[in-house]
Amino acid sequence: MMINSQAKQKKALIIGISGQDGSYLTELLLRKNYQIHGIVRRSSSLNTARLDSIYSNARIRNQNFDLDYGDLTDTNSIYKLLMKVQPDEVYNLGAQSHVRISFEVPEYTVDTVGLGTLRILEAIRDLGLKSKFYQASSSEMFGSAPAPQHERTPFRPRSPYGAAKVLAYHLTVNYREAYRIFACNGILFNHESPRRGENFVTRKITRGIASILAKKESKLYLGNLDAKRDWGFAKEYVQAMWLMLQQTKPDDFVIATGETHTVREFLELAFELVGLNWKRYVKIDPQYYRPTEVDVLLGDASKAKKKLGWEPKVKFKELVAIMLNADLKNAGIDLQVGSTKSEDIM
Ligand code: NAP
Ligand code: G4F
Repeated sequence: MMINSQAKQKKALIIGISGQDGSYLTELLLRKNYQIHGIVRRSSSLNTARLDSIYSNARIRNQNFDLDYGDLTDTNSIYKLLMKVQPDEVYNLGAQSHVRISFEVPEYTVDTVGLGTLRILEAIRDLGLKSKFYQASSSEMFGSAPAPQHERTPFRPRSPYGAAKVLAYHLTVNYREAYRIFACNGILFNHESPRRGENFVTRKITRGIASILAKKESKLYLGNLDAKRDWGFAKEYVQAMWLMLQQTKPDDFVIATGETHTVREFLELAFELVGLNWKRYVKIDPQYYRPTEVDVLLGDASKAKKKLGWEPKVKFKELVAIMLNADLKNAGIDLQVGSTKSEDIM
């Protein structure tokens, strides 16, 4: 019997490649010897900082890694790139992903998040591609639904962003059922890292502390400290995305740590780790409040554990230390806090 030891190299198209998750997913797929095609949107200043070193390392190693301009609001660009790349796997990570900002730009948010997903699915269907499709669904879809939330918890979104993600979720399910596209929803709870956008609360806190220690800032302005979130480590969450597309059947999965903490707890722990009392530095600024808040998110990821064999290793305390150490280093502060067990954490 002949055994073909040279498995075909897979092609992945990543939309939202320049974001936090896009950069970790790219590293994961390059390690798995994928050809990577990423879609970046044009901006007046460079938006590929998270990718630059990954891109040059891939070039040095002669790995296939291409970036093309495109935009989720531009049907033509999505259609043309799918036709050109004909990917085995499509990861839709692109979004206006900031919940409070979605109240300020609701139409744009629904366009990128909701219609953007439709544009990708329609192109896959119309072109007759066999591509598997991953949709970055969100725990924000659960909104005010009681915790713990799992795959059968009804959605009760509390923001234009959450509502747009619910639309994208249902479109993904519908295209799976109607056209037999291998389409999966990863319902990911909040996941953070040193690459997290600077205006999300965790990174704002760890960066704020580094700026205070570096004497660049004296205060940190925040909104609602009572909200509870299930915070995990982004680098582990992208493994779950890939695993979903390697199953024999497409399905939807909650990805979470199963622990929830208030913003205040994050704040207290992070300041405590550098020996400061947060109450002396933090001011509440109502501009960061949301018209409607999601009070408690707590995920039950038992289906992912059972079917994907996925389980998070990094929990709350280690995550705070990972993020804080990275921002202290960025600010040139010679201080290492907490204990970080996980290797290769950046
Ligand atoms: P992120 O850092 O904000 O990245 C979003 C990506 O989408 C960026 O590459 C961004 O490009 C791109 N993008 C924005 N508007 C676009 C448009 N009109 N056309 C094409 N691309 C566009 O988000 P993330 O934290 O990596 O999250 C990845 C995905 O998972 C998002 O869909 C997010 O909504 C979802 N999600 C995130 C979490 C979380 O806790 N992180 C939880 C659940 C779901 P620029 O770099 O140019 O802005
Ligand atoms: O860090 P956040 O902005 O994350 P949020 O709203 O939970 O959304 C993130 O997670 C979702 C998954 O559930 C993703 F789908 C979404 O794309 C994004 O990645 O806010 C967390 C909490 C909120 O309750 C907010 O009101 O922190 C509170 N908060 C308090 N002060 C603040 C601030 N949030 C931000 N961004 N900035 C503040 O100053």
